[in-house]
Amino acid sequence: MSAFVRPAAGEDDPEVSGRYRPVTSQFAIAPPVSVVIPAMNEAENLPYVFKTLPDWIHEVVLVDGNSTDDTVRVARDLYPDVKVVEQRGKGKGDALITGFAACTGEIIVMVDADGSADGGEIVSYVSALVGGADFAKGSRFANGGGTDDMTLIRKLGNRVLCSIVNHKFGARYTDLCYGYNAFWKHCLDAIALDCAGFEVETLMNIRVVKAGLRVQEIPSHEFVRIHGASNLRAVRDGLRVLKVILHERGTRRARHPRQRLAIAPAANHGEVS
Ligand SMILES: Nc1nc2c(ncn2[C@@H]2O[C@H](COP(=O)(O)OP(=O)(O)OP(=O)(O)O)[C@@H](O)[C@H]2O)c(=O)[nH]1
Ligand SMILES: [Mg+2]
Repeated sequence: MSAFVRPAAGEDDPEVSGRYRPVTSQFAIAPPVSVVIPAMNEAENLPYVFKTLPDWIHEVVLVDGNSTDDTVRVARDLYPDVKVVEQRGKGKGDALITGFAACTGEIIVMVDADGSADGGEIVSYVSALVGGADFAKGSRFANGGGTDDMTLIRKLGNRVLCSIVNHKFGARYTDLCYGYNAFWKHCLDAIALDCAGFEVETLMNIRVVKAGLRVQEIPSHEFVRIHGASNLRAVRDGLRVLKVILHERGTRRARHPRQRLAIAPAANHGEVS
């Protein structure tokens, strides 16, 4: 089967003349999807990561954190079209910001390189986005999700931090510190990421709520890291997450775009802010 199919009608109509990518046998999408993979010494895990990526994605951007193993060579062997970006700074947040800037797709999916994420779930994230969400947020604790990787103490820490975010920012999240998420590229303008470490996911989750973006949680299963050791330090990174939450607390939440739309028709005598 061809990798691309044409829309059923309106080839001459600029509104519908884009190419649709078949995602399942029942479902095709028009927006190109970029996958960003931050990787630091993950050569042994990359075969598992690339094996599960769907063949309809537009590009893979691998952000190499100055790996001292064969991460880059293995990535190129496995996926010759991979776009490798060398990270200048340090940390997962810095890697993701670098990778997002290199994406040419309209939808961006972030996937860890430790073999803990199933690329087969990307279709769920993308479906939510083309169905109207701005940000598709993975959750290991939503119904249908799960984790084989988190210790009890990390589960507890995540739950406490998640409750604080829900309370302070009016969110209804079931998970906070999870690296498998997807969003429309235009969201980056609204969330202006500016942090270097593992707290980047928390910062994204807070800023999308503050920006009034439509967030949909996607149940996701996190498998155990296959090879190597985690770069995360539960206490150090937990404190960094808490610091981000406290720092973000001071800024007001934007009005939800739907609320703005709802009041617009009535305000025919003046400008709606
Ligand atoms: N490029 C880059 N990637 C990083 C950096 N730190 C972590 N990563 C990657 O970010 C992903 C998540 O890191 P992990 O160490 O698995 O952390 P985690 O998933 O939060 O924690 P575990 O559940 O213990 O695995 C992996 O793909 C890492 O290789 C970094 O400084 N630079
Ligand atoms: Mg991991």
